[in-house]
Amino acid sequence: MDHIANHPATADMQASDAAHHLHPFTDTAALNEKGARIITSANGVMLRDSEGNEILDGMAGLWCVNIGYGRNELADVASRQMRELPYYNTFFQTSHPAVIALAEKIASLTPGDLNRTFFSCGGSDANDTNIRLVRHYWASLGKPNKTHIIARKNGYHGSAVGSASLGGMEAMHAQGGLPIPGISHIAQPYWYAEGGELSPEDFGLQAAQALEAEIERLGEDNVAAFIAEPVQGAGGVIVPPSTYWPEIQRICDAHEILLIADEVITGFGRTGAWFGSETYGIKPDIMTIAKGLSSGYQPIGGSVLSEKLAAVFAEKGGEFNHGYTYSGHPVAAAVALENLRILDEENIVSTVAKDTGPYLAKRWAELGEHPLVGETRSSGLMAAIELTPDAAARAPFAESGSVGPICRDHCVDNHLVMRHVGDKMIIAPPLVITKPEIDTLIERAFKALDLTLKDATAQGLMKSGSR
Ligand code: PXG
Repeated sequence: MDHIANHPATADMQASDAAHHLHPFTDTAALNEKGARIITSANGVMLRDSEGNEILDGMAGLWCVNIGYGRNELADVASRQMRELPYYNTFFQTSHPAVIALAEKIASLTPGDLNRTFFSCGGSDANDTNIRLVRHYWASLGKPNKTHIIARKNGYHGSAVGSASLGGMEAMHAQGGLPIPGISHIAQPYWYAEGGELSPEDFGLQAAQALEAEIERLGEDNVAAFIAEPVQGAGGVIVPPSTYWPEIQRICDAHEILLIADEVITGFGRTGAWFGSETYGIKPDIMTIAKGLSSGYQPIGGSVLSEKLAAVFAEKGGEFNHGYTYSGHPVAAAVALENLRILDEENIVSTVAKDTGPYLAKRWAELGEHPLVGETRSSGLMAAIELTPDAAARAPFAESGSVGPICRDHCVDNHLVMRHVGDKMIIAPPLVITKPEIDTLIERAFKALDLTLKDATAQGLMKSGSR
């Protein structure tokens, strides 16, 4: 593996990082005591840290490096684009070849008539754009009261003020007075934890019908849109029961509510189709995209609009007073286009659908035999396991959130990045992961589970709590 070896000593970099860098979603005091793990290079599905350890990246960075690390084609395209046109904007009646080609390519890949993209730098700002888009859409149609947006508890839509308000993360709302007004949250389709005695199918219907109840409470003349992830990612890879999405679609259609599918994680092959909307039979009016759009090689995202919306913006909307300096950035656009070419020409999405996705599903299910595991689930190449002290009862730990971090630490010590969300363990590896690499991932996960069970037992954590 090519790697940069001439970096300062790890301890020096850690000290400098601790002194000058404020990390996202991080307890700074705890990090500074321990020191950050410093990743210096990567290739395929493997990371290398500053101590020379090679670690299997079960999270594709942050769910984004779909084509894997080390694709020089993207570096070459970036270099060429920087020499030719490093920056120009897409405001004020200008455009450039890279963004034009990318917008056309996205239109060719997205389902139905999702044909027009407003570009952002990532998912958070794309979802902030969506708030303004849907409100401007309804106002342009003479319905200025249709402003309210319904989202879901434990959904994740980003970290800016608007997108964090769309998200349903209580810990985020607790800091800084969120959510902003005009947004409310309904129950999530999380059968394992919230389904009780209901079958997954009955529970899926019940969870979807919470949307209809909320629309009726607010009055449909006041509701602009419903936003949700096809499969919740950051919330813990929550795969909805099969009954959920058809009922959500029926309710949105019946009440004239725009449906926003946040495909930031599920887009670009993650679930074994180009978009999660295809896997789950969703017909969105707007799709949020980011992450896999460029496989994380450049920061870029967007909101893809159906013809119904695009037509209103093209005909009645007047000026849309909104945009980012880097909307459709040429280097990011050129890199994203090259990434989509690779995903397309190398049949990476169909390999997930036909080969590695089913293989992961089979091998991942084997983890369910471990005494610490209450459920396994997956969709394409995203998967979760529920850790539990009592699998038969689907019981949470009495000390909620105490065992997941232990398991995460054992994973990393055994050279596997697997993330914990409370006491759920989740993976979303690069889409180019091979079957032997999946075998390695499973082997390391089993070992981490064994060590976690030993620690949790020794620390007296194997006690059931209540939901
Ligand atoms: N929507 C969804 C569905 C996401 O998963 C965003 C929007 C925001 O995108 P940006 O590009 O602004 O980050 C996301 C991001 C995690 C984790 O630990 C997940 C995300 C970001 C950071 C960490 O699971 N998702």
